[in-house]
Amino acid sequence: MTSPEILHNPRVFAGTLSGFEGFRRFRSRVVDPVRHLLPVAVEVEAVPPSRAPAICEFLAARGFFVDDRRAAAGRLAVAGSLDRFELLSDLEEDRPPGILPLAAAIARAVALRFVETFEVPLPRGLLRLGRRPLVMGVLNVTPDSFSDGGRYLAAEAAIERALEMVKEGADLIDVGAESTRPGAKPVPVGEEIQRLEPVLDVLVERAGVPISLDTRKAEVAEHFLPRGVDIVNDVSGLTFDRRMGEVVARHRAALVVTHSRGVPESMQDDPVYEDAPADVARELRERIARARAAGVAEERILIDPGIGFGKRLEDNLDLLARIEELRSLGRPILVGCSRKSFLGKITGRAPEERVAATSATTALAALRGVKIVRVHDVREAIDVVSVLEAIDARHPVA
Ligand code: HH2
Repeated sequence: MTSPEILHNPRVFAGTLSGFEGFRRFRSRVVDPVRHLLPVAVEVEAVPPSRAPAICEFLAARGFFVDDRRAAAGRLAVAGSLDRFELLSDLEEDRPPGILPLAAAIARAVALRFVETFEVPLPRGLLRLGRRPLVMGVLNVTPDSFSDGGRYLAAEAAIERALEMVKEGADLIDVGAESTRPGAKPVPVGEEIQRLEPVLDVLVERAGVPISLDTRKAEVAEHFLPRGVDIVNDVSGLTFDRRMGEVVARHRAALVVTHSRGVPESMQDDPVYEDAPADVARELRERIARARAAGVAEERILIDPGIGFGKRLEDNLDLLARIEELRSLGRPILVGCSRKSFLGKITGRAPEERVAATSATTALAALRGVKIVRVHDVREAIDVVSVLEAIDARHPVA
């Protein structure tokens, strides 16, 4: 049997029970609702159709709900409680044939869905990611970024803005010198380095928070990694420059692997997805594999669905609504919605007037387990996560 491709779509409907009085007491006694009662649904791909009936029978006999309506296309949806899924990891007998690897993969994907905290090693420390998402402040040292182009092209203005964001509570600063907005023209390596040169050294020295470098080019990363950059944020997800993975690995930096299709010049021309969250999950899985093959340790990888990178409005909305599905990839999720054009399409507002719209996405991301939000407006994002954290402290939702 070819090994089935799992595993997007683990979903938990966790909020439901938490509203009932007695939930917490109930939870600490004999039955843990999260473990025993809340349904988790998983979609499994590439199940050979000839094997599907036996697999469905096996799962149904063990108390799972199985939806086999798309079995002919190799897809099964499986729902059950967490403890049911845990049992799948302990099977001994491979009957029906092929069930063992499938069951182990499902159990692993579901378990990953419940991972709350990550520790990402950086060249100069450790990035701790917990329930409260970190806020990454955006610094564009560019003349043409869609929302702040030209404002921070002068080094002093850029440095001042970065330090201001740190004061406002930014946990990380992401510095970029090439706009990746739809239609943007690529910047030559030399010019990108020249723009960054007077800014990055000072920030590494003075910011007091990890610095992420937003570049698609290995040569640019290679230039700045030895000088204290901790994270490479490659919006092409290692597709633009084949050397990028190897350079990041050699410097033991962390890597944000973003999903994108095409290049900024043409990425919005005609994006097509069958099911955006599922397609993005699958393609991110391939890019994680590419990063690992280049030598990047799994624990240093973060993932990003690439909102606005080769996506239509409805794709962006589907990705946000189902962002939790990416948790089955087992890596912390970073999301960048800040002031993006899909928010303009909904609200009719210009980029600098999309702060409230951005806050809606920050709140949603925080509630759905996203670990880092990338924003221009740090102060507002900090307010959002602080309020949610205060509520969560009184009434944690599973
Ligand atoms: N979006 C932009 C740039 N870098 N990096 C990650 N990981 N995720 C994103 O969503 C993301 C990103 C685009 O936004 P911005 O930097 O404001 O604009 P521009 O590319 O025009 O400079």
